[in-house]
Amino acid sequence: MNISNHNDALLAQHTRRLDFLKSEVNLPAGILQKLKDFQIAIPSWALGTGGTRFGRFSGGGEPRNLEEKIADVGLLHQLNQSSGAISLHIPWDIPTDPAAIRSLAAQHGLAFDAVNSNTFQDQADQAHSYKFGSLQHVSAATRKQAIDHNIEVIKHGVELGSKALTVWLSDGSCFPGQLNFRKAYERTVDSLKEIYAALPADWSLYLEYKAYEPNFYSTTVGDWGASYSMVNKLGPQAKTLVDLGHHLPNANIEQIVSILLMEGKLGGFHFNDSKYGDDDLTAGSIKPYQLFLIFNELVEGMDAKGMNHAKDLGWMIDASHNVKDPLEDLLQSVEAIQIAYAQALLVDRVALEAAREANDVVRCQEILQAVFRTDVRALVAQARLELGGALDPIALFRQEKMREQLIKSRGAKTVATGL
Ligand code: RM4
Ligand code: MN
Ligand code: MN
Repeated sequence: MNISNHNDALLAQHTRRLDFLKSEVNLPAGILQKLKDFQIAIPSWALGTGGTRFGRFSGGGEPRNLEEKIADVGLLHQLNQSSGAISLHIPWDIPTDPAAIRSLAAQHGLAFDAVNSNTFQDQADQAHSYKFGSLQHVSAATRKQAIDHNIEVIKHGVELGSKALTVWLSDGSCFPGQLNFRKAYERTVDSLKEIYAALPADWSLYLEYKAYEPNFYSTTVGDWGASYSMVNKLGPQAKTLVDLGHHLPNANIEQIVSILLMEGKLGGFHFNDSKYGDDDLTAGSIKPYQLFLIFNELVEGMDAKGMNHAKDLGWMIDASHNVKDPLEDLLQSVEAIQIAYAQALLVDRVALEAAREANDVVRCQEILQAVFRTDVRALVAQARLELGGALDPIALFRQEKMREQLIKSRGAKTVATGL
């Protein structure tokens, strides 16, 4: 891939844009370094075209195994220098030769982010079904099977150098009366305690919540309140994970983030966007202002606690859908996240606090929206350029006909494991 030719051709235009931005806004010291340090993990299940329950339209050249998924993330990272980690879902991506997988990832400059367990599907060789839940199940044998699976996932993660387990449960009920909520909650906590006990000392456990789907009446870890109360019962290594698509419509996610962060219980993120529910669309494609407001709270809250933006929370994308090239989509998502982060770094916090203390509501809105309406793409591109990435990753992906090359080497009718 010829990144430097591509960059040379775009350099004059890029410099003009960056100079204009610098003439318009005061760039705080260190902002480029923060952007360069910020890495967003790519989920191994988002590299193929996702499907819905109605169908799946495979795009061709999809990765057929874990090695090819790592190669795909390596390609993204080469282009944007900001996707330096991969998050695996077990059993979709069991590393059969962990040492080889680790060194392959290292060759691509990739680390292993959180590992994800799966007790929302039945596997062919499984003794007990998860049809009526996993960690909440009425049968102790089913709960044990789900606990053991999570412990197994931790072991895979240890071999790869991961530092976190993400637990997302589909447990819940479809009809009123089906479930004793209290018992389901208590069983889930008891099961989580056993998983937590198997956690290495330098690991975190992220407990993800979701309002509905696949259960349509209740979800046992249905909102941040349920997750927060559970992780508090587990201990300091357990934290809540916020997946942007897992809220009821119009939920004030930025406020949720602010409170969890203040309580020291925000673990990480699954970025995506949605119009209706868990749509798993490209980050920033539907509600970019919300994404910015979330980052505004993140930066404010992390700075208040002296946290390292890049390292102290888990940053992951969780997306999957039908109609885009998954690699192009992921490039778009990463850039949207970086734009929101860059804008949050530009907020004049002293002025904002002063306006708040003076109850100057109009000024507060002016301050935030002035930043949101500032085009910071040149700043994000400059960070990429300094790291050796491409000024326009999607353009280069297309110029170099990368999808066509993947189709040539892997075939037109490939189906990646995952969703
Ligand atoms: C769920 C949730 C989990 C993800 C699965 C595939 O809705 O977002 O994080 O692992 O989907
Ligand atoms: Mn998720
Ligand atoms: Mn989801």
